[in-house]
Amino acid sequence: MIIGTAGHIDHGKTSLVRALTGVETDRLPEEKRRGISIELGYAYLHPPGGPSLGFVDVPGHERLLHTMLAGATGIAHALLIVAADDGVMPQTREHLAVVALLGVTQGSVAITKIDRLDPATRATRLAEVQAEVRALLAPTALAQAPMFPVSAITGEGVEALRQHLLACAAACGSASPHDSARAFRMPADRVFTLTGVGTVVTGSVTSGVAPVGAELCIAPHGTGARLRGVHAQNQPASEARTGQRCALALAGVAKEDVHRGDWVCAPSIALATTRIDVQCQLWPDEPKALRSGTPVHVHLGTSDVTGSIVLLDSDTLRRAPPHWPSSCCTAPWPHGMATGACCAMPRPRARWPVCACSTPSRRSATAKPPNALHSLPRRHSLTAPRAWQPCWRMRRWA
Ligand SMILES: Nc1nc2c(ncn2[C@@H]2O[C@H](COP(=O)(O)OP(=O)(O)OP(=O)(O)O)[C@@H](O)[C@H]2O)c(=O)[nH]1
Ligand SMILES: [Mg+2]
Repeated sequence: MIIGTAGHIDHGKTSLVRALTGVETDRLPEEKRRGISIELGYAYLHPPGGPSLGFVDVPGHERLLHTMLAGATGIAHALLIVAADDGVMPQTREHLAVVALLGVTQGSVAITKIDRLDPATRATRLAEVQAEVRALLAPTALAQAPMFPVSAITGEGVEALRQHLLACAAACGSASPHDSARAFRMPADRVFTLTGVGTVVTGSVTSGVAPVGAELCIAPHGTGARLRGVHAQNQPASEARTGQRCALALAGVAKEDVHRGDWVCAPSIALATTRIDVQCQLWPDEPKALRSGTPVHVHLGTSDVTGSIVLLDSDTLRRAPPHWPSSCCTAPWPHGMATGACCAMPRPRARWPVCACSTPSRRSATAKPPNALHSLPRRHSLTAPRAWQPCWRMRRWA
């Protein structure tokens, strides 16, 4: 099971992953110097005889939300982290919105830094924070997520959380939300070379199975590659499978040919598109409506491209009522029609929590009138999965 951390800066995400796994995920010199996470961190727990846990540790800094989004793609379980002294903060809300809109329905909450609470008022403060978090979770699929008061410094509560996560992993095993039967698809989050191995691409497999020796494709560029080796959950494996974090050793492709945001996928689905259909949903916290033609960032998997929204059933998408039934929109798609669930983001003001159909393009993000679909630019900048995953988030292009 892949677990993704979420939560405000400095609330103890990295410390808790270290306490749970013994792995330090902040490795960059700049991370150590500044005392904050900048890049995605990865850690694994392999209990003897039990299911493995893979952790993706995300940065909490508000300006690194795009990195957080790349990390949150493909997680099965969200570990929301809230410091007992601070309580709910802006990126607690923002990260929760991301995981909720990505369709993550399994999660737990860690109330961290409980060693900092005054013993005299500890119970009251804990109850306060728990009530605050429960209210925040109430409209989401994580409403019933269990809460664990923990301290990464003293270790209090860490074992209970670890056992809970292992139990969740054991329970989700065969009932994985991911679909192994579909074509292989993995968004790339890191690319590097290893002596004697060659180009290695890492990511969370979102669908399908690829055995060693499989012919794959790097989309959207269309470069062919052969899978010469796999590490799944940090251990040698004979195949890469849905729901696993994998490192794929690829023959026939140079490091420079693959970037974060590309997809390693079965050749049969390596289609690129500049237009997509999505179901739109405005996050309930968002006070402003979304107008057709708004330039946005489109996040799909680990990619982030700019695009324009064209609402087809109205000119304006308004905040959804409680439980947010989705608004819908459709748009032409060069190779047929695709449908997607999409994510939205609240706050800060420079970003729009929106979803819609889009014409992603790195260079052209000009707003287009809704009646000008036929004139929208056609550039290959997104890979079009055969069946969309709920992995869209769009924000106003600042
Ligand atoms: N007393 C106490 N300090 C903690 C605890 N957890 C984390 N800290 C401290 O809080 C600071 C931030 O911890 P991190 O784990 O880096 O926080 P983070 O959420 O990963 O921060 P970003 O990744 O930058 O968002 C560090 O100085 C930690 O030592 C805890 O349980 N108790
Ligand atoms: Mg961190």
